[in-house]
Amino acid sequence: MNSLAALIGRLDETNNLPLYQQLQRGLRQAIENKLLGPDDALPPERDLAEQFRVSRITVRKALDGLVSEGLLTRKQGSGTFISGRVEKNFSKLTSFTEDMIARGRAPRSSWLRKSKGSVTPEESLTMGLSPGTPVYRFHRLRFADDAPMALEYCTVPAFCLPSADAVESSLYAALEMAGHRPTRALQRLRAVLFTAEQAELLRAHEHDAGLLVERRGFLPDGRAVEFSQSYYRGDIYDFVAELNASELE
Ligand code: 16G
Repeated sequence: MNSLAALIGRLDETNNLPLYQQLQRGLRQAIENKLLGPDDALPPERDLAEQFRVSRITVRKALDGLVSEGLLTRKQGSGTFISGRVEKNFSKLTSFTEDMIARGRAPRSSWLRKSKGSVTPEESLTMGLSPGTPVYRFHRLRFADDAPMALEYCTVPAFCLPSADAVESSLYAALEMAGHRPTRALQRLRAVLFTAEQAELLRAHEHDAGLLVERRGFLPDGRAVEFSQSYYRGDIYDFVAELNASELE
């Protein structure tokens, strides 16, 4: 890789913006303008400090910010890399946990809500449940390594799980243990603009573009086991699907 200082330009000590923020902004622009590509390794912090004539602490602070925005990934023992966009297969019935592990990322969630209640009129229509049916609600902010990737709201009929606390890190693992993992699902993908509240949780900006995927999951006997709404960050997620013409033959 060419010298990053040549690519980004020197930092300006007379500028009001702190040096670490200038460096962060320069690196962010280089990533957004594709001057730095997915999986490119950044030079060691020591070299960056020399190139930009700043302290290693300044470099560290700039990189920390970009790691938490999800633009950089630190790999133990091998350095810091530009994060690739996450490609999610739209037609596979996998869980967030499985998707992240398959990409070598560490999945983690922070809980916003874990509760028992009864179906709302909307859920009762969507899941074909009679009014009053008990359900569990799981609201989580989902991370890959330290970067927030999605906000997820799931509703599961209570018969599917022994208790709300049966769900620790993975909903699908808990459903599988209980013999109620979905085997079929319907999905709908919609473009959304994040509200201020969603943006804050996802470390994005209000009105940034996001993708909402709604999934209704079913058991082999046709009963619904899940209605989930997942809001993905549009800047790091791609949905891909394999299509073939066999059904037309
Ligand atoms: C995925 C599913 C979501 C499911 C969750 C379970 C999509 C669009 N959605 O996010 O429906 O509830 O995985 O993940 O893929 P977990 O087992 O890691 O909790």
